[in-house]
Amino acid sequence: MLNIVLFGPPGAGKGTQSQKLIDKYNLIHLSTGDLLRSEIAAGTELGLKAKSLMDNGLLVPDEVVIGMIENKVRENSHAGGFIFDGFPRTVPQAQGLDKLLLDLGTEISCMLALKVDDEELTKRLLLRGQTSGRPDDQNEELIRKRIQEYNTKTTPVADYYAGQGKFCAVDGIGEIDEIFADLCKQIDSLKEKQQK
Ligand code: B4P
Repeated sequence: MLNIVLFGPPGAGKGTQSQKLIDKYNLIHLSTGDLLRSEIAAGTELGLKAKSLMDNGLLVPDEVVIGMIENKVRENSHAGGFIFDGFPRTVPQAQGLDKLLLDLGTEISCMLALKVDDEELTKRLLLRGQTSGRPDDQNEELIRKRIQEYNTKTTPVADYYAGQGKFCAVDGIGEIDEIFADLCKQIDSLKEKQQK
């Protein structure tokens, strides 16, 4: 299986690049942000709890997102692989994912990390906020809060995968297609290694 963690701060281009990668590599796309937003839209109890945290730029509790991902991974256990987008966002989530994949006889192939500076992130998210209707994209203070949450709780996840020799950084600034080409280069060389 080819299992990729697409990593980066809010607005780095994870969702944008995931859409292109799933088409090219025929992988299952699992975005915890999308899963949470569908729970909110369906008005479930989980969605109601998640909404107040997300609207305030905070992370949803680990056990909630791990449970959601576990269901989806098990439902698709015969797939050729997964792109995890926006997950794991904490070290306990990464450990939970490792355990789950081990149970299914597979593992994370690599983490591809999109590097984008804070000013560019804020600009992109404010722009998206003009049309997305997402409450967490609406004001600069909230966006800065999300970036701060990323810097404190999520960046250690990169060290976690670096410790396993699975970390790979990609420049996330530039044309979407150029960034996509860089990501593909990394994935193709990984696939080559897997086939040897
Ligand atoms: P997510 O849905 O993951 O939101 P995101 O990080 O804002 O999105 P993403 O990074 O994918 O956006 P993209 O760059 O594609 O999470 C939302 C919230 O859900 C979190 O704050 C948290 O509360 C909760 N949550 C989710 N997962 C969780 C977890 N595992 N644990 C706990 N809580 C969790 O797009 C941004 C914009 O940039 C777009 O408009 C795009 O068009 C533009 N863009 C992309 N690439 C560009 C480029 N190269 N140049 C210019 N613009 C670009």
